[in-house]
Amino acid sequence: MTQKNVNHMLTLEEFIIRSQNRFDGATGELSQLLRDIGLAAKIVSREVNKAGITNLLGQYGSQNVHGESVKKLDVFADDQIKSALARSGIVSMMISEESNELIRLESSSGNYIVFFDPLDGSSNIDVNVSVGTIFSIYRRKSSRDVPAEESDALQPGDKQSAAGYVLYGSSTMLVYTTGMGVSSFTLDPSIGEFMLSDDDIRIPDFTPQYSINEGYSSGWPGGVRDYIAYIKQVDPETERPYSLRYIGSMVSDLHRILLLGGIFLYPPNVSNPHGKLRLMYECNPMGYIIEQAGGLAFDGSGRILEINPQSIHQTAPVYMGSRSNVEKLMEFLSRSK
Ligand code: P6P
Repeated sequence: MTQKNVNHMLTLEEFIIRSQNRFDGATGELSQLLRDIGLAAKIVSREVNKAGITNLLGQYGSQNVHGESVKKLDVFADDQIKSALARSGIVSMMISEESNELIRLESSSGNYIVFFDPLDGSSNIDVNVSVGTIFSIYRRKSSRDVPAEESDALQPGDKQSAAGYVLYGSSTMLVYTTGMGVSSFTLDPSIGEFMLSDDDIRIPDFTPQYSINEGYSSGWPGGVRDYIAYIKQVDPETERPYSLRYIGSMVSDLHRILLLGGIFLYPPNVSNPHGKLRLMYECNPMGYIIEQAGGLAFDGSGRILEINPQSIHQTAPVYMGSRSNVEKLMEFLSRSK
């Protein structure tokens, strides 16, 4: 990775203010929202990093809308982000992976709607593997004079005002885009500030690495099986076989791919015939970031960001990462149709 001339002394707040006039004009509302999410992320990071000491590990004792067991830290992170969004006064509705129904903030006639996965990959928490928060921000379509409706939230990913994630790993990083490229920030715990790490991340065009749960291969579409068989063949000229990296936390797998390149795949399988990952708060925000960094994000038949959503918790197949990697997969998918 080439060294860039980046001002590492720039904080998230300073960077947002300097960029503000490029994406939301004089209002500054989106800037405020990003800063509020950054604050919630610092609080979640503090608890994630000491979960083993503060009895925040383990099951919460309930299941979410997808029938998955909820961890204590899921609930903590969910509460922190909901509070930050409610305090902002500029969010009219929010949708969390942890809440069956959308949440209207009647007190706010805010312009924005926020989808979020408060703690993605939370099954990894108890074994100290990286997890993350994912967020996706839209401007509401209806007038601020009337309560926001579900139709305000069901917009294709191309309409996102901003999207990003926080990765709670060996360091805590916040990565976001407002449509003008991808920027990353690293939390300096000694001063409690996110400091600029990269102001224009570009995903490598090709890397011989792939990320998929091979355990579900029997249920994959034929084109995916053919592609995976192809990348396992020995051919030094095309850098095959590729190596497999799979953490089981979408944010962690895609953060690696954003920086090093490769392809992430979560195809339909027997248990998840429409894919497992959630369109509005996993596929769209991560797809927006990957595309803004120069990569591709497909659902097997078209761009993920062009899917017209029908429900707030719907899932989608996911194939995203380096342009050449994804284009090779698409060749196999189109052959098998
Ligand atoms: P599997 C975590 O539960 C998650 O939603 C994503 O973060 C991750 O990529 C995927 O599910 C892992 O799913 O079926 O491989 O365990």
